[in-house]
Amino acid sequence: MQDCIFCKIAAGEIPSTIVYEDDRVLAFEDLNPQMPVHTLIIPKEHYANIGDGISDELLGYVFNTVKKVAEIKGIADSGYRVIVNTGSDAQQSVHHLHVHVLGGAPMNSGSP
Ligand code: DGP
Repeated sequence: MQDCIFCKIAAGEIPSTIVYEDDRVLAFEDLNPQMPVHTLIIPKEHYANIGDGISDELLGYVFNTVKKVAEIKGIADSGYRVIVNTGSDAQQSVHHLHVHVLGGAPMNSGSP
């Protein structure tokens, strides 16, 4: 998608710090980390959000990448939080489906 920041990151047109990449997904460090570990995982194909027609298979692949990222970042054993902001009430700011992987320190309650 032409004006999508994350499509440009996926295409290598905007630089990012890559954590993991294959032909279907890209994991890269969040620009404004909220935790010591804050990595984003995107499908390279553009979907605005989790409700935008992504296949179950690709969505599963994206979530399976969470485990890889946790291993790479060294937080698989200590634990981590996975967040997918979707739509306006969730204040999704980049409209290309992305999974936040947060960790590296103890967190507050997971309740909103
Ligand atoms: P959300 O609120 O769920 O849409 O989060 C979007 C995240 O994307 C936010 O934590 C900051 C991050 N972000 C926005 N623009 C860029 C960028 O150009 N590069 C990187 N690495 N992260 C970005």
